[in-house]
Amino acid sequence: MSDGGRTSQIDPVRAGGGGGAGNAGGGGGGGVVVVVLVVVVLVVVGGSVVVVVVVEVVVLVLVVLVLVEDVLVVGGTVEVVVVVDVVAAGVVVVDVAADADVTVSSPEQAAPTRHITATKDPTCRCHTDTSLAAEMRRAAAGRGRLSAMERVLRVAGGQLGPIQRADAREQVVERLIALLTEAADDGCDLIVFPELALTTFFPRWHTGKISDFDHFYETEMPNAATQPLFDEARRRGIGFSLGYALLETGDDGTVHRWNVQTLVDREGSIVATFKKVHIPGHEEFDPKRPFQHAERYFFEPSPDGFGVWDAFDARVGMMICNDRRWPETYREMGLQGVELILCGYNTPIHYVPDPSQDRLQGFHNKLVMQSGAYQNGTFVVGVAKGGTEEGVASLCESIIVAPSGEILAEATTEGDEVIRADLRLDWCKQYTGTLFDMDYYRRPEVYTRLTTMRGPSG
Ligand code: CDT
Repeated sequence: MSDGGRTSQIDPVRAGGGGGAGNAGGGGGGGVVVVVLVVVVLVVVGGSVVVVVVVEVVVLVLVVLVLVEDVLVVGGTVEVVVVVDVVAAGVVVVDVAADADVTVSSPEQAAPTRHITATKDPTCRCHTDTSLAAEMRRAAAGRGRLSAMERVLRVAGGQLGPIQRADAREQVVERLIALLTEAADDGCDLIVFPELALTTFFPRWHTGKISDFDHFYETEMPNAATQPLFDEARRRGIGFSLGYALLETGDDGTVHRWNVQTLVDREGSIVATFKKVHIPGHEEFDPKRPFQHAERYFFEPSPDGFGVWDAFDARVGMMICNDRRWPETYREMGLQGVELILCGYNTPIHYVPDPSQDRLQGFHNKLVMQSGAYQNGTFVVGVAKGGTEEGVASLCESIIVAPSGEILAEATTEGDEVIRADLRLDWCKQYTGTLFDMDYYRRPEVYTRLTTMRGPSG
């Protein structure tokens, strides 16, 4: 990886846990040869020869699996070529040669084969579980070596519990630094914080004079309150993404209020600041509501739409809360080759216009991010500010989703919590290069309504 080169070498801490006794196989540095004897019995039946594969062959395969674990690691040089390919047993094919590429493929992903460049001290283990999610879990547990030479980003979600109106920014920044520190201690490259992560979710109130709420907005970033977060992140070499309200005054004196998410690299420099595109809720005060959702009063919609940025050796996009519910959000970034979408959210459990949706908040949260990830072959990190804030219960359930649509990590509490996963970025290509090869399969010429209409009535 270009940013610090942290993952361009096998990391003994992350990848070394699984060697165990198996590493002893070639301690002397000499070559090791695995000879697999396949025992067959020839039986003459009625004048013809029938080949009977002895049951022991199955046993032999299992023995080979054990041997593979024991033999593959050969000191400084690997001279072993082991090929094991038993689909039914879920065995991974492993070819190992000294100073050569190590090719690993599994039965369920026959087309996309992952290539790992071997080093002078290649260490490779044979996996008997072909599930990519399981592979990622192994990597996350530091037991795998397969991903060590790929683009693997360790990403954290820094979920926040409630921020009350009386809480000072400095207090909140302390909480953010605690989450960032935990993620950095855990070797994370990047931590994602929620939408409006510096203040309470103030659009739950309405005010006759909007400027009365200007103190909830930042006018610059970093600023005095957030500088310690930037400093600590840079000191620890971890990037972060932070949601907040931004008040900008244009050259002509026009005031703009945005709901934004900023991405900061490991050096503490701002990569990009994304403005929320889909602004939910209402503009006028609604007396029928137990609490307001007046985002359309407090924020302008982004005029820019969805961008992507090359950062952390990945193609990164951002979306904010309600954006995650719209398929166009993901597709706009998918068409730009996004690999990782960062999202912060504040989602009240009670949806006043249709309370029947209340019990479905968690389901819908997962539904949209999992399908968006899958249909666009991208990772999605969705991070909540949840719990009960100023009397309003909000969804937590932060998740990290793989391009397969599978959930790699999920928060279990209603408070400040770090979740994390190792993202093997080339996993995206397994979807965008096959089933969702957009260049090959999409039909934009018949999708004209997508850019000419807002809704069924025009
Ligand atoms: N913050 C935000 O965008 N919340 C919305 C609530 C929708 S109900 C007005 C969301 O989509 O989760």
